[in-house]
Amino acid sequence: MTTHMHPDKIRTLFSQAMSDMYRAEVPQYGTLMELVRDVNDAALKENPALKSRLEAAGELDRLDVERHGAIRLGTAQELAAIRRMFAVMGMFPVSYYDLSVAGIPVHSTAFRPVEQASLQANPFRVFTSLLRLDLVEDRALAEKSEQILSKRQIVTDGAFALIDMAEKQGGLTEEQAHKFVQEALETFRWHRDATVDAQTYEQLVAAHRLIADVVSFKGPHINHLTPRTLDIDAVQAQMPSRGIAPKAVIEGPPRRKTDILLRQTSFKALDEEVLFQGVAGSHTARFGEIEQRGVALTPAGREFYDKALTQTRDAASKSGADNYTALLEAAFSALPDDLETLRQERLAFFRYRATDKTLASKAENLSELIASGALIADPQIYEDFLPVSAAGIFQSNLGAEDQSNYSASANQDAFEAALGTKVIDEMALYAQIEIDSLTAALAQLGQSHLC
Ligand code: OOG
Ligand code: NI
Repeated sequence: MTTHMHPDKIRTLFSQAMSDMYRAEVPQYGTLMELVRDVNDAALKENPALKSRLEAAGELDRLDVERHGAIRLGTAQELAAIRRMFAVMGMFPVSYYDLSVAGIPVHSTAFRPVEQASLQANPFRVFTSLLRLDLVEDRALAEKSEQILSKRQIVTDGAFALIDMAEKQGGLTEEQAHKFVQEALETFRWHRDATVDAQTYEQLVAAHRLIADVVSFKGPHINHLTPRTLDIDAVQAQMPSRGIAPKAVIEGPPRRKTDILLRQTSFKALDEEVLFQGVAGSHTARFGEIEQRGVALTPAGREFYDKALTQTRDAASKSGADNYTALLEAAFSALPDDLETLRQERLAFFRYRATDKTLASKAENLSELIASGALIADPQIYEDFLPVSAAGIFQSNLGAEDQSNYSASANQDAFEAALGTKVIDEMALYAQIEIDSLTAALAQLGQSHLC
């Protein structure tokens, strides 16, 4: 019997290879990685309680390898091919994001690992968008774009052969896995030679900068790789001293004692020199981003988040954006800011584990078990994305002047038809991890009556 390399291991090889390639292509990414490492080291030193909590929850190791990337695809066939490629690395499509509401003609999913052990090994994710030419008003340009896209092949023949093999064999040998990673990398490489002439490029830019970015090139160049920091405010503050200019506001929830969901900020990285059929020009595609991740919220917690964010944005658009942070903090002040209350009010998702404390009797409830030290509830890290934040990241890197008014038109069915499968519901994943961990921990403590 041949042994296969575990998909988690293939994913780790791939994310490392992507990081090396991106660092060579975009030097500011290397600078950012150093800054994030310094800030994380300092945060762990200053906060030993955080360090031991992350360590005990088995989360300290993933921090150094943790990052996400993003790509933008042109056709249904491309999305289906990318789905098969990511599946080899144990990454599956989770959630549907409609960006048309924010004037961006794409809809998206995030490919990521879904099992607890795989997330812990390496949670590498790729935010993957599909261009929606159906939203483009200029039908002639949409058709021309479709034609241009129909001529490119973004996955190499070598990669396809290995994907076929992985699907047939149920995995790849170590040698095949290394070859696969090298072939897969080709899909995400930057190409200086555009596939279109300068005039076509300008036409596409006039329709939307994002359309030009997808249609004009040989493949879906990775457009950012985002490390995870433990203190995004510190990174944001220190960026200028390392020659990086971040966008004005951090997307997502405000700074709080207990981190929730996801906070992100980004910066424009490169004005790239491009050749349009031999004629020199330029294009901005690649940028930098950092993020801080906190606990995943239940549907009730998420509803609070969505409402508070909408309220903040409405108020800020009336009063001008300078007091945005104050408005944001005010809107979130009613949300409990400690883990145990979030847990008791079922606003956030947790993962339970038993300690080796023995109990003399049957407990009345979970809170009692937790208070006794027999049961520990670790916060589940939010592994997904936030559509309003994603829109803000798209917009700040495309240039704020480029906001078209597409009418909001989510089309999850069309997206899933292109993908060739349904996207996984993120809430179901967190709920499953919570219930599985609780069932196992209670059994271990002889407290199964509390299940
Ligand atoms: C993706 C932007 C969204 C995030 O982290 O929310 C994103 C893109 O610009 O292609 O990266
Ligand atoms: Ni991102």
